[in-house]
Amino acid sequence: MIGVNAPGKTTMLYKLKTGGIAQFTPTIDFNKQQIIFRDRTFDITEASGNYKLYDFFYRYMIHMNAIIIVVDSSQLSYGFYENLLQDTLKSCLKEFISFKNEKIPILILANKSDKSKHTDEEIISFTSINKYQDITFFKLIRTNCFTGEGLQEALEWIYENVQN
Ligand SMILES: Nc1nc2c(ncn2[C@@H]2O[C@H](COP(=O)(O)OP(=O)(O)OP(=O)(O)O)[C@@H](O)[C@H]2O)c(=O)[nH]1
Ligand SMILES: [Mg+2]
Repeated sequence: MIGVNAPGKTTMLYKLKTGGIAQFTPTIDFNKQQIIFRDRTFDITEASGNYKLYDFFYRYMIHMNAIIIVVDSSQLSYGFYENLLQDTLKSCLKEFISFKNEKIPILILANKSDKSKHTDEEIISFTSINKYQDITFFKLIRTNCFTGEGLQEALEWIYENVQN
């Protein structure tokens, strides 16, 4: 799970795991959680949005089956972080294609739907996902961590599209 400028990754993982809401300090490196949905258990690792990812995160990707991108749909202009999400995605995909033969599933969660200012097209374009159509397939879902909007749909999509 990647995404920069506090789009709500930790809040979302906590909500998915416990059903509750809490405030968190910015994630320093990684935050790995197990989410149980129906008969399957998913390990989701949040990578801190504040840094360029460490090399070992990319090496660890050999154990991963999908990428979740969380975007703050109320704010697509990140200033200092302008290209960080795009750079991170590019690096993740570069690692993935070295060991995956199938198309890589990508779930884009347009979070903070309560304050959303951007269209689906703007959000998709912001992620730069269209550059990777030949090696990925994706789904965009609008979410709100406080109400839970979109989270069930997100789990359903992961359940249907991500292999163990
Ligand atoms: N309005 C709104 N705020 C949200 C939503 N989800 C999370 N937030 C808020 O966004 C802020 C950042 O949330 P975090 O979960 O810490 O974000 P993060 O992506 O883990 O941030 P880093 O770990 O720093 O990369 C907090 O103040 C949350 O309460 C949402 O759906 N709507
Ligand atoms: Mg966090």
